[in-house]
Amino acid sequence: MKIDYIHLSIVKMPLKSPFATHLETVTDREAIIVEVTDRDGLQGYGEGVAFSSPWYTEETVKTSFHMLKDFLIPLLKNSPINHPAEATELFSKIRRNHMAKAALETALWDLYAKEQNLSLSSLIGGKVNSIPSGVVVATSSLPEAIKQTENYLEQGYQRVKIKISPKNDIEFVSELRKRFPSLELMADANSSYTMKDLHRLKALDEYGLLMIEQPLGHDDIIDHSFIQKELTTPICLDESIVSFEDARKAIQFGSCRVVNIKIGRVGGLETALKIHDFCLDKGIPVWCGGMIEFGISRAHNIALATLPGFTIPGDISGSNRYWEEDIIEPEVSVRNGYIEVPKEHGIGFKVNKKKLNKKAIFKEGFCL
Ligand code: OSB
Ligand code: MG
Repeated sequence: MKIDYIHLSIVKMPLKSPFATHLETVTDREAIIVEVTDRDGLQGYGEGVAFSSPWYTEETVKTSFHMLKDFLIPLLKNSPINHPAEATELFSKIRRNHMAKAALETALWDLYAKEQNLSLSSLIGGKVNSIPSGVVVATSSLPEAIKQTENYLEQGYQRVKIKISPKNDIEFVSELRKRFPSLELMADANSSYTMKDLHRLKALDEYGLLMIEQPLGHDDIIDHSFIQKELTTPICLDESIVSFEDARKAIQFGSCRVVNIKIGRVGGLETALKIHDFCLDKGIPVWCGGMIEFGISRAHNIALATLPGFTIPGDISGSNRYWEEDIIEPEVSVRNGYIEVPKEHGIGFKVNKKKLNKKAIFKEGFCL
């Protein structure tokens, strides 16, 4: 890969409706779009999924930009690589900052796939032509949650995830279960419980949830292993898995029976692939998490979710779940609950540069 130029844009767009968790309510989304251009003029795209404030992980849009500009791009400039899988090792000189690393690393994967005249899905070994689509309902109002669930089921989604905390858990889960008895329903706690709330989590066992995501501390692996033994509902870890080693330990300790893989959270596609392979070998189902993303990250997620271990519909919804208009063409659409995997090279979606520029609030370019 002979990279000539890297361009960073910070884009900002309002969400169609607020996304509420017990931690934060997101109304506007900022993200970094990374564009890498090779000597032949081919371009690869990645998306930095850190939020404007550090409520989900410690990174922000600004810390990611700083890491990219002052450390990651200079590393790549001084040590050119031949394959995107080499980026993880190169970037390991820098501690953490996984979303910043993944933003650049995923752009390199898109570019490499285009250089090889392959779709990203086929480059990484994906075989399927479509993937099942799941959607997240994130509101503190129960009537609103019911309305949104009805609406998404009408649109064909295969699986619904709701956000819970000890304040609303039984109320939301029991009501949704009553109204939608056969719905594939799961609940994401985003670390809102402690060991003292074990009785509340046990009470949720009777509602047939697919899983409970990240009940305890965002950085915990040990305590989850104790409560998983007490629950029949599988625990899925999200925030706790930021590396391959975390996934290995969580599975060895029995801290979860399902793993949510997010490319940004684990520092790139290479590590996401490693976690997938390990989980597949251990018989642990995985699914692809979401980050309220624009189309570029969504496209990378679609490619990842074509791998055989992704047996549960991920938080990969259509572009219209969050956006009036996305920055890719065509937009991601959900038909009969499935998303078609594009056959075009790389991520398989075109970036609409006019829309990208219209939504950009900051831009900077770097020659390599
Ligand atoms: O915990 O999975 C999460 C969104 C932002 C940050 C964390 C999470 C989420 C979601 C929504 O649950 C995923 C999506 O629809 O993009
Ligand atoms: Mg989660």
